[in-house]
Amino acid sequence: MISVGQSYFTGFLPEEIRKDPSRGIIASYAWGQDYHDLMGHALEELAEFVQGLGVDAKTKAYVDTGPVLEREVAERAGLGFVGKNTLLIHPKMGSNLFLGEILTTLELEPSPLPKKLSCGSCTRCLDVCPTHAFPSAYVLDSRLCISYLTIEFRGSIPVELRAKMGNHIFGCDDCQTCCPWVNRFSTLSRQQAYANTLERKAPKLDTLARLSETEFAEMFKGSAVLRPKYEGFMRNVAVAIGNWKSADAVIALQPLLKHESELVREHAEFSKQEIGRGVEF
Ligand code: B12
Ligand code: SF4
Ligand code: SF4
Repeated sequence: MISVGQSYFTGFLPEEIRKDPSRGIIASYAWGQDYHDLMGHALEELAEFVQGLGVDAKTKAYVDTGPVLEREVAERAGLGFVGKNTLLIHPKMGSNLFLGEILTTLELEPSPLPKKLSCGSCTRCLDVCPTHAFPSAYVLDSRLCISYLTIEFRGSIPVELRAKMGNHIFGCDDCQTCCPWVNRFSTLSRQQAYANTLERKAPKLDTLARLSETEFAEMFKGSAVLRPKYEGFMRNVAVAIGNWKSADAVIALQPLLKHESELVREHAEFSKQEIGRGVEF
């Protein structure tokens, strides 16, 4: 097995943007072109090269697409170590990297393992997680993770988690942006296709609330943001507006209160009540 990491780090969002409740924050892995395509193509090319190295060498490339324990494989291949936030941390690049693999029948010498590194006594990610999704170091309760709730989970988000989701509308980077390894060692990706404009990385919530299904598909074309589909994404926007808590938020919420989807309407109604509790008009 050949384990490959590709950086998607194109810079941090400034703190004042990340903390701006009128904006919805999109996790950095989904700012640009979908990695399944971009890294997938690069791996296919590498797989072809590997095939050429041996007679009858067979290959199969994966990036987040099959039942491969990608972090464990990467750690065993010497790419880095798994941190307390459960992510693979490369000692010179941080954790903002996608993992992919090439399975091959070609006989290869294993890479020498680098010095074993670790988190040491740091617990920042465990302390920072808004939903307390780590019952202990190296263990994540996915049901509480904002990444799961905003991307993979279909249906009504548990009400007790909604306020904790803040302005995250797609994925979450909090347990990485706080990480000293990420802060010290993240190196910029050579793939410009992973970068994007501010309005795409942290769009204004009032603009998002007015998106039609066609406009949503157009705005996020070719990116991983399409995964929760229109309904799931607008549900997330409704939750984030509820956490904005201002008179502007009440105005922004209007299109979602009469949205075609019952799921979106339910979240918008809940957010309306939440805003009402926090704002004096
Ligand atoms: C399911 C999944 C999620 C779930 C659960 C994540 C998790 N930490 O478990 C959710 C939706 C929450 C998620 C979120 C994210 N994900 Co994700 N996700 C996956 C996916 C598809 C499968 C992981 C999985 O469940 N594997 C199966 C389980 C069995 O494996 P495992 O958890 O590694 O467990 C092994 C060991 O840890 C150990 N083990 C685990 N538990 C226990 C318990 C005991 C008792 C013992 C003895 C051993 C043990 O044994 C297991 C077998 O080897 C992988 C892709 C892949 N195929 O690996 C991406 C992947 C892990 N995700 C990725 C990313 C980028 C993210 C996010 C950063 C996205 C975002 N910004 O929102 C967040 C990060 C959240 C976080 N802190 O982990 C990247 C991580 C890259 C990296 N540098 O590590 C991956 C590798 C995708 C990729 N190809 O790049 N993800
Ligand atoms: S991605 Fe966010 S919600 Fe999920 S474990 Fe990390 S900090 Fe917590
Ligand atoms: S924040 Fe600290 S504990 Fe968490 S992964 Fe980074 S070094 Fe490890």
